[in-house]
Amino acid sequence: MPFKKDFLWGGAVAANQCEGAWNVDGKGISCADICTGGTHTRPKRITPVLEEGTFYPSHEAIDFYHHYKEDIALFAEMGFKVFRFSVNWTRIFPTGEEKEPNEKGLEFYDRVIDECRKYQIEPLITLSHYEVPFALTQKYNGWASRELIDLFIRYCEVLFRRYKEKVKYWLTFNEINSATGKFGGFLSQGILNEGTKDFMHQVDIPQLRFQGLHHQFVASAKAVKLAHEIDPEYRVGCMQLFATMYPLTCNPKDVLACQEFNQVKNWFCGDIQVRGRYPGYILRYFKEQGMKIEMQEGDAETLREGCVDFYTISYYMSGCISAEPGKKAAEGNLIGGVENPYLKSSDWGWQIDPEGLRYTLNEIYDRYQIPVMVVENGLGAFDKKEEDGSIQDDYRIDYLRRHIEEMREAVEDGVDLMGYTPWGCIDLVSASTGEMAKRYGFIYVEKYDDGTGDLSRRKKKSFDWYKKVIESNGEIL
Ligand code: BGP
Repeated sequence: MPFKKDFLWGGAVAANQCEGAWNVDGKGISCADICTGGTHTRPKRITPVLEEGTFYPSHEAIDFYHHYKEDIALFAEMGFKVFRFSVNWTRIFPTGEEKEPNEKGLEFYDRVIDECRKYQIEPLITLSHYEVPFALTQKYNGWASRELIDLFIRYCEVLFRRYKEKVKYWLTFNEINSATGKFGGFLSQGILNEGTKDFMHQVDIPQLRFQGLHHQFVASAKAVKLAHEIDPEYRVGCMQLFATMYPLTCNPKDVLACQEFNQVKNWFCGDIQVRGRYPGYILRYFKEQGMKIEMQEGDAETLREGCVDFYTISYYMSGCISAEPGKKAAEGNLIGGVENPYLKSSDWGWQIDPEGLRYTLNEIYDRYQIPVMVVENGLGAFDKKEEDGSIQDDYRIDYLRRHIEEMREAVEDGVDLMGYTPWGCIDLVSASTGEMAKRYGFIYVEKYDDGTGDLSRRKKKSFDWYKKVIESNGEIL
């Protein structure tokens, strides 16, 4: 079964991981801008007071802010039908609370959107991709406070009205469910608790994260309703980090432990954004965890009325869940699980599982019966330049090929799959480690973790491979 003829082939980036120009043209400081560089073993630090002489990866990133024309032309050369990027909230409202939006910030995104449309590339805009204005962290502790709902909606309204004729697809919160775990508190919600020093060792208060999630659910639902009022053609999706987990053994205890993990980590946020209400299993979880979520009059109705039009995921790896403590932990995209003896891992220890993507897409579509899109998938790897300067990233081609094959199987299984935007279609800064060395792109960027590099771009072997994939609508892999 081939992919449908209007299948949205493309690629994905995030503002804070590629734009740079962190304080240019009126942009304010986002939470990403106070994170230092790091590595797989040395966590990136969170420094509310920026340090002289310290390297902050988001400050220049790969300078997409000044290279966007060249980069989008390269995406067009590969034949992109869609380009997923985020608008950095702090370019539009530097502190999040200005009465009027920052016109220069809007003008940058005018240019990016016009450049995409010049090549008939559909923009797919993420409204919040780990870019909470740091001023809102300082004043409200981020999404822990309900004030962020109205501030976020004001930001959304500016964009929905500005891009009415030019944009069709929107995503509210990137990996909204990352905040079901301790890494998502700061990364996704801008919650920074006293005593937090670095990304891997945050002072974590689950009550604040799950209250923050409620505020984000209400904000997401309000954004969906507002978008549909402003332009009935708008399609708004949710975005989940899908960390697929299998029971480590057929022991019913492992199966139940795995079910609970999947419910809380993988299904909970999507259930609310697609079905419009809190599921019973999470109410039991809150009770068992001693959490009480404050809800206001009208919230339940807002959630019911603000269900999303489509469901999107990031999918990189899978893991296992064991009811027994002390099993060897695996690594993964913010959520790890236990090692699966049948799978190999990436250079960063993420377990590679293409068949897991077919399994996951089936589970999702069976549950929600709305269009699904894979908006992140890819292999972070150490790319090395050959003598002739080429990058022979056959390992990345192999990873992507196997995942596309399994997406094709999922389509054959009846899944309504909208599109595919591999993550980091151009090398950019890693979210979890803050490093450039973890490269994902079809395009190599001369930028290194010591801050050096002339930012020049060059095609990897996977560039021409992906171009053929798109030309053949997924037939030639
Ligand atoms: C997801 C984020 C992306 C991207 C990706 C790869 O969590 O949505 O922003 O960063 O993971 O992860 P990393 O950059 O940590 O390798």
